[in-house]
Amino acid sequence: SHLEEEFEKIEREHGWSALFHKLATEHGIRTLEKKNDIALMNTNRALNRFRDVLPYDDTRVRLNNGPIDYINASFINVPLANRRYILTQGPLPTTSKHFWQMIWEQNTCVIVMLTKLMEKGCNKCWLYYPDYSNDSELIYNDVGLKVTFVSEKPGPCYTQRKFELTNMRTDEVRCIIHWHYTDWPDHGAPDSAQPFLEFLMAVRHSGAFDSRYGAPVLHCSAGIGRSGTFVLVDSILVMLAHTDNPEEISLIEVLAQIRLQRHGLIQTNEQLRFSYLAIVEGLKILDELEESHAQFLDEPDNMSSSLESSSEEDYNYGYKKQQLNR
Ligand code: PTR
Ligand code: PTR
Repeated sequence: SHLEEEFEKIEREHGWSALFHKLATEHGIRTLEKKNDIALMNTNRALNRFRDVLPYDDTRVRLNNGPIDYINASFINVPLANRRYILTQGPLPTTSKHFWQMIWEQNTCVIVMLTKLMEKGCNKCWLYYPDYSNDSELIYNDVGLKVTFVSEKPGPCYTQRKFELTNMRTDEVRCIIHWHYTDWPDHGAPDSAQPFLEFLMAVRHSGAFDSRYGAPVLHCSAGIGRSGTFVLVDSILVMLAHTDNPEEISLIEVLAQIRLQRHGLIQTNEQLRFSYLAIVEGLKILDELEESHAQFLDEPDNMSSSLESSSEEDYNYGYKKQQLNR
């Protein structure tokens, strides 16, 4: 593909830092008009994990019910891929309840976590979900929600968990799938594309983009570097799968577009390079992965089967099989 040629050219010319710089300067000019006044309000400041990573006012996710409508989260829309995502920071002790409130209100059923709780001795994210090592249920009375641990299936690069999210006011219960990539330090990139692509495939097959539910919620620590990389790779692969004119798809242009919706998506040269690499590799192996995944899903009682455990349904949200709304 043209992206493979581009990748090889940049690689030969050692052009990653120049390209990344161009993105920040040339395309960055477009973000000068963007405001994040709400994130900077006195009442909201403390709800941001990083002083310098804030949602823009126009794309921020609002909390509907309760005294506070602020959470450090942004809607990302990629119309050409017919994709929507919510990107957010790793919850803090004080914002975990808001996180779950957002999950409930947005009708999200899939969470993608791309950070460890701690990296190199630093806290990257609060433990906002129940797992084997803590209580099997977390209760957030303020927002009337209860999160119950259902299952956990660890793997070398990622872990899948299932939770039940109960609205204690209405007794309604929803199933939440939690995909946790554990092999990707911040400001870096995974060692190879293969496990990441397997992860992406598993996320897609779990109903993350099912139109009956809200957008999947993606987070890392700041919710920009690793989460931005995920969005770019996923959405470009969707576009490439559905176009007759792949050469019209510009990775940098798509990246500049999503950067207008949340600041700083993709943080380093290395992450930019990895995005290209994962897309180029993805074009080669996704069909294969798709097939093995289909067999995997056929096995009864599989953890990876979707919310309503109908593997046929899962299919509809997979690569190439997705029906785009025109
Ligand atoms: N000021 C912080 C820093 O650079 O350390 C903000 C920051 C932290 C930005 C983590 C990005 C980070 O990575 P990610 O979005 O992948 O968690
Ligand atoms: N319906 C969306 C749009 O028109 O923007 C998404 C879409 C994108 C649909 C590309 C189809 C696309 O390509 P093709 O016509 O080659 O399948």
